[in-house]
Amino acid sequence: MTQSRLFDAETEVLAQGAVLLRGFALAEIKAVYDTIQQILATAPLRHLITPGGFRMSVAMTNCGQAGWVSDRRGYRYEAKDPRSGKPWPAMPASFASLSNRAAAAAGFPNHTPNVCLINHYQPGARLALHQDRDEGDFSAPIVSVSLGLPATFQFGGDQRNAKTRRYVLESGDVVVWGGPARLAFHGVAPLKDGVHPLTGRCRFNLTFRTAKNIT
Ligand code: MD6
Ligand code: FE
Repeated sequence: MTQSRLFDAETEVLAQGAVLLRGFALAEIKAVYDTIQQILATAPLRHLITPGGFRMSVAMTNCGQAGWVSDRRGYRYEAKDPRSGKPWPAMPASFASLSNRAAAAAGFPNHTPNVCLINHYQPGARLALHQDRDEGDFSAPIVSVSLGLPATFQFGGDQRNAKTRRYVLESGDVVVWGGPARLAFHGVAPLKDGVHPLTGRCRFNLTFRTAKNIT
């Protein structure tokens, strides 16, 4: 484990530019969960289709100025939810605040995200190794907040074949990711079955992003 004296004991450095802030969101995680439920009432979770024609095992929705979507035409950010034809639910002020505070704690001050991707994992759901590169601007960090069942997060390098390390992300953990780590490959191993007091038999993950390429 790499520890930096710049950070407190709950902070683990994954790579230059990527830190895991253990428990950073724990005090507000119930409020975050309740806010997610409100968003889902307007923009329900759905399993997107990859450009290759596969149904993603993770279910997704978004809030903010745009949402990340995937279909046979590719990956992109869209200002409207394709399901409803209406704008995505607005970014709650409490979400922007959490993202700002976490980014600042990780050494990225003054970053306000315009998109929040909401991922929902049921047992067995996984996210294959990928880079987050549809934002069109890599100067802003990404802030990731975990809720519910623990997940094994895989973190590698800038090349797909670089060796990966595994980190267990628990409810309330926050990963911040930017600078030289912004394009690192990462993924989530199949979710192990279990029951969590906050979420039940699932995990949620929020990723706050700054997207410039919006269609
Ligand atoms: C997840 N997270 O933890 C998926 N991407 O469910 C991501 O894909 C991710 O956690 C970029 C930065 C942080 C992340
Ligand atoms: Fe990602």
